[in-house]
Amino acid sequence: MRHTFFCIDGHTAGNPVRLVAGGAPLLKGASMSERRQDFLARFDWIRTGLCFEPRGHDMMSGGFLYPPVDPANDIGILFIETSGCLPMCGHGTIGMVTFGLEHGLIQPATPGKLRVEVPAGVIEIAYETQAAKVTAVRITNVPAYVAARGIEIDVEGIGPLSVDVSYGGNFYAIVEPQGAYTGLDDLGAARIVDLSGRVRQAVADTFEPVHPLDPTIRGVSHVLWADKPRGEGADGRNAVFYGDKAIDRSPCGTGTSARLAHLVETGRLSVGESFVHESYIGSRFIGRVEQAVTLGGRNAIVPSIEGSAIATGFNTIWIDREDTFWAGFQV
Ligand code: PYC
Repeated sequence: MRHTFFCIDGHTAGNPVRLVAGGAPLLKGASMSERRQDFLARFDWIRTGLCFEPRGHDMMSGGFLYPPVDPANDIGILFIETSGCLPMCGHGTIGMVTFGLEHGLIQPATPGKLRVEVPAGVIEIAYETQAAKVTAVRITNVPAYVAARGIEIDVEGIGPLSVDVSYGGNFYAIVEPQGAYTGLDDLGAARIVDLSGRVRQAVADTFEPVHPLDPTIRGVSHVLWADKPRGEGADGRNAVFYGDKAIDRSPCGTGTSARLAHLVETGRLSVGESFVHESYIGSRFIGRVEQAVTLGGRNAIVPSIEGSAIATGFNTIWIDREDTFWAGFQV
């Protein structure tokens, strides 16, 4: 049996985005969080088939557009990625909103603005256009907060580290320069990948964060190595590790949100301030701390992230059950 998926492929700040514009499964659920659980239970083969080799690669990421559950909102988004079905993905949202608007798949009730349901909650979008192109997308994200500070781990290959855990739509272990970690360029991509899985496991052995409003969102999935900026006009740089081998080519929208909450919590950033975040390859998002809020009794912030995306082409992909690798593979 052959399944056909009509995709718009592209990238946000260098990280891939595959918008599956045709072929999305019908999902059950009264929220995008419930639809995410239904997708994971019945259709995860679509994620692995489209994201893993041979149709994808270590960094592959994307998702589907759905009608919103609440008619007050414009659309729903379900994210797929090599690492799983994320509660929220910033670079993916910027890409899918851009491609969806440019190809008439998203019809906003108010031009320039969208309300989007994602598994982590409702996010707001403000976008700019020039001719038929979307030139900038700003996401006002779900509340971000620091879940734990000073988790002491000892990681083979780098030694003792003190790590904080922060939420920005996914839970991040944040590693700042200390001890044997002297900066991203000293570490290099291969070592970042090699060490990050061990950092994530060491944190998981000690602490499992659980979102105060949605217990299906739990556990550290990503590692954010923080560093000083490299380029002129930037405030910080990162390498975000996800899945088993990926370093985000973008500055990571949920990672930037988590980092903003972390900088506010540690007194280094205030409400109303911006933070230009560079990715490992030098692409940028502009983060901003929009407001202070509380979440489940904790101090939290509402972060926003601005970036842009480029579509690179249409891609019609078959998943054929007669193909040995129909559900994809990882090495
Ligand atoms: O932009 O939020 C993001 C993201 C998550 C994983 C990769 N990118």
